[in-house]
Amino acid sequence: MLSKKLEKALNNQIRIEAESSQVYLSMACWAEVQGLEGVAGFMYEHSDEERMHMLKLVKYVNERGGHATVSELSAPKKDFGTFQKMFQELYDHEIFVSNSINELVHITLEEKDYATHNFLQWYVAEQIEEEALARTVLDKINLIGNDKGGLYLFDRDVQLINVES
Ligand code: OFO
Repeated sequence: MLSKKLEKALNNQIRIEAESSQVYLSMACWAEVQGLEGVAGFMYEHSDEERMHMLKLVKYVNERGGHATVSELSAPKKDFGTFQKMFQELYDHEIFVSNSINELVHITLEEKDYATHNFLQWYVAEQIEEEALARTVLDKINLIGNDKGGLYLFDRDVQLINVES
């Protein structure tokens, strides 16, 4: 049985994962409108991944005697300025998510809930991959800058990067 404190913290993480999905969906739309299909595909896939992260938490909370809540989400922005800025935001967002997961893990120890501690290890491992992936893509786009030819090749190559883990 989840403690009230942990149930609340897990529900907060459910909202964060849902918001992450919305942010990446908005990035996908922006990239698609700019004509970068590869980047858009990468972001659509990433958005789906975040929904999966959210659902995994939802099922866990309900399974452990809690009640997963679906909350109101803040709307992500529509325009990301440049691809460099957009990928910087993706990276920063993943760091924010990692910090939030770490905080959750800390609460499981305070509450002596070792089952939830164990469950969250999947997210700890996932964040290592998500951060590494975001860093790799950001490094590439920073090398390219605003070079149109480079962006064209990047758009083609980014489709080969596997978001799934
Ligand atoms: Fe991108 O890992 Fe969930 O939020």
